[in-house]
Amino acid sequence: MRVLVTGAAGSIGRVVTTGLAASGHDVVGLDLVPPPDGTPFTWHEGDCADGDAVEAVFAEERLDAVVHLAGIPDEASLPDELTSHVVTTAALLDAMVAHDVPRIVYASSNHAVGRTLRADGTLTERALPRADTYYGVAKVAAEALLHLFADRHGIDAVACRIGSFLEEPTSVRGLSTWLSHGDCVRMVEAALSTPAPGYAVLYGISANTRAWWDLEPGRRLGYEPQDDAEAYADRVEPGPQDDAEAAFVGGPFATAQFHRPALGA
Ligand code: 15L
Repeated sequence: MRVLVTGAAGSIGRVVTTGLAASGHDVVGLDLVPPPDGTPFTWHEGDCADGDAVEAVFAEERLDAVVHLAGIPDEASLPDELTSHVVTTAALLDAMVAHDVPRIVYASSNHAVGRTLRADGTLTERALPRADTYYGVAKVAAEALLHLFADRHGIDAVACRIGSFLEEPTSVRGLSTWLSHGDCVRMVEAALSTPAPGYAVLYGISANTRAWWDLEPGRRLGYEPQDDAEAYADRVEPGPQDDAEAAFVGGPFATAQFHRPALGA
């Protein structure tokens, strides 16, 4: 499969491009920055929020699928978040329709539902949108766009609500929300290859003993996580924020430090 990976130079992008290439996919990278030294696959430097730049990439490459990882990974102003997550997703979807590219795998986030109370139990894919930040609001809107294009244009779109993508868990919350590097690649490969998903949501975490989120939506799409954060539990020190971070699904994003006074702040 010839796969365009946006945000290819980012932390998830580097792992996913390496993993997809190792499984025999033909990877095309797209990022704001030049390729890391030694990058063995095609690379385009450009901004996914620029529809013309995105169209130029699609006009040059014959693509089978898109893995959209580009975007600000933290809280920022609402306009910046909407540009980074929604405008980029729209530009890619428009180009997909124009060039008959049938599938997109999207790096959504647990923060789309981050204000859900942990006390409400294990989170399923049917949880209502409940963002904890402008970042989460933008992820909700990007998911809505994917669903619209699935309904309107028949695009297959898998929104992966990623937890904490790290080499290993570093906090007590992370023992529940961790996504290992290997499982991240397995998740993307499953989302690329599952037959006719239409619009689907999965939770991007490893098979963590203390998982807060349902792995079944992912398993239905062929995502079988292999790692478990519990293997690192004895290396994780308890911290003063642990209780606060356990109150809501979104952990620190749902705590007071992320509350902003104005939409553009
Ligand atoms: C995310 O979506 C963020 O991009 C990342 O910075 C972490 O906060 C992660 O979620 C998480 O919830 O641990």
